[in-house]
Amino acid sequence: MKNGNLFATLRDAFPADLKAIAVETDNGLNYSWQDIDRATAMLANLLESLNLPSGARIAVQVEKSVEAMLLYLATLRAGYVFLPLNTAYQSAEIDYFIGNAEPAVVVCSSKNFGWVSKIAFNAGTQNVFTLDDDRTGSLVQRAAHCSDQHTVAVRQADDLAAILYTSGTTGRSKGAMLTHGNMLSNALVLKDYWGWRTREQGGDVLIHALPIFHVHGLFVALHGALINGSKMIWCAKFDPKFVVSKMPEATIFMGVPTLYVRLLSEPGLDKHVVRNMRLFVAGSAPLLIETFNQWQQTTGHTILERYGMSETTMLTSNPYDLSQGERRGGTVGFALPGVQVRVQGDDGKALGTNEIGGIEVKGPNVFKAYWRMPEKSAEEFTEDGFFKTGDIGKIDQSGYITIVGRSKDLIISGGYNVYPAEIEGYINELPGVAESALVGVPHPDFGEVGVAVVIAKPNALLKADTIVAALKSTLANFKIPKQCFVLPELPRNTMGKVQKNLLREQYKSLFT
Ligand code: MCA
Ligand code: AMP
Repeated sequence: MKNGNLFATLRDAFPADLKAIAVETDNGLNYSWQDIDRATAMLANLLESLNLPSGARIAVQVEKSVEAMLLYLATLRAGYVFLPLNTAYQSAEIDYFIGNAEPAVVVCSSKNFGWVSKIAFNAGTQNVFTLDDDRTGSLVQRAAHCSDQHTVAVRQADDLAAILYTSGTTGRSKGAMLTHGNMLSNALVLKDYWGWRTREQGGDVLIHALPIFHVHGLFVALHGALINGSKMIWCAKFDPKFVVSKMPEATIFMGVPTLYVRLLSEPGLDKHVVRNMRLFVAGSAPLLIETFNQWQQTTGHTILERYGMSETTMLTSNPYDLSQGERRGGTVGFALPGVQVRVQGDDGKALGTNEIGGIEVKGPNVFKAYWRMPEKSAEEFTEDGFFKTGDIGKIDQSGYITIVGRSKDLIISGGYNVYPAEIEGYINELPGVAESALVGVPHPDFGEVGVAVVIAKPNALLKADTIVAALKSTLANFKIPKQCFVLPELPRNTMGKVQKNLLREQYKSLFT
């Protein structure tokens, strides 16, 4: 029987010529397919030498680098569970993730070793390694002594491959448990649906410019290239000038809407520079129709927008093959092959064409459950096994799905999720604060950003600057409200509920 380990399928897709370049970096390094094979073998052997229990979590908070990608692949290869962490997370956030996931191994940047290792050792983690973005650190040092031959660990499709933390609307983050089968099914569907080209058809080259601690960069982009044996142009950070300069050598680009907005301000972007590109994919946040149209005018290409979640990987996509339909701006396209998407009313009844309700999904792409949260997991699934996305939308007569809002209180800023409940919780604990509300307002660069409204306790003197400074010392930078107002009271309805819609309305033109 075929090994259900995702790495086994990715490895099978490596081209016959292992000496060919698999990854070219923005600082001039080249990695061949053979380098990837050997380095993942060495790292997998290192992990296996640690005698970890089965199902051990490998938590990783490091800057983007090819070695960080190799560590992800090695974790799959050795059959352990990868737990990626945003580099912006600070101690309070890391403390929670490590405490909750109880990883057997933690890998961090050497500059963070002091505080991260303290958290990890306190939580019972036995192994803490460092990995920096210049190919140094104790992880690579130790792996250098390991064999470059390794047999891929046998895993079933239903075995856990990764845990992705996604914040809860009320309390703490939930770890979405994704299996080898979830990710493999999605990678295979997208390979076909987005028409990845085989080597015989001329091949594809992907510009990889996204971070590798979330679904978009780690799974959609990376698995896409690997399962097609396609070369990647690897950007440690998103730099629009560099991306434009590399477009003549590439065929595919993937980005959150902010990346497209920034590329459009780049003077070098025109029809000539994208002459060899065949596909631009956008997702993770709503793509404004103005961006969609401006992209078409500037480059002659129609962006393909798709929709995904940490819990489901990709669930819908506009078509690549135009015989299946046009790529329609403002929509997220059709349910992907093999994935069922429906819209339900509040009463749990199916809604008809163009009726607006909760988007629900079922399919091989949908996660197993939330890590150690059986009740929360049960709440998020319907009796007939559909996952409730928390997004609100409609499906038209042709099957195009449009997201019109969210039932979850969530702000998506530059492709990162900010949960108001979490930020309000931190603000409310600051001295002198009676209560607070965080709302999302339109922003020309990040799409949406958070604005905080804070109410002081009687006789307390609060300053917006002090509140922002206090948050900066505790939370990831992208979660910090871009503006903070200290007001006498929050608007409430007759039931006493805070009317966030009025605050959103009041501050909607703050940045636009
Ligand atoms: C940076 N800053 C931000 C954000 N990023 N503020 C709000 N939202 C953001 N996303 C702020 C920092 O706090 C800092 O502020 C200042 O901008 C500069 O920080 P820096 O790190 O230098 O910013 P940057 O390098 O310009 O980053 C912007 C970025 C980045 C490239 C757009 O945010 C990014 O890579 N976003 C992509 C996220 C992504 O991959 N999402 C996919 C999730 P200060 O100076 O005041 O501290 S996967 C997903 O959603 C699902 C499943 C899906 O469908 O794909
Ligand atoms: P995450 O929790 O990071 O997995 O974010 C998932 C959420 O991102 C979804 O539930 C949607 O609200 C949002 N999202 C992803 N893709 C799109 C898109 N193309 N348009 C609008 N929202 C999107």
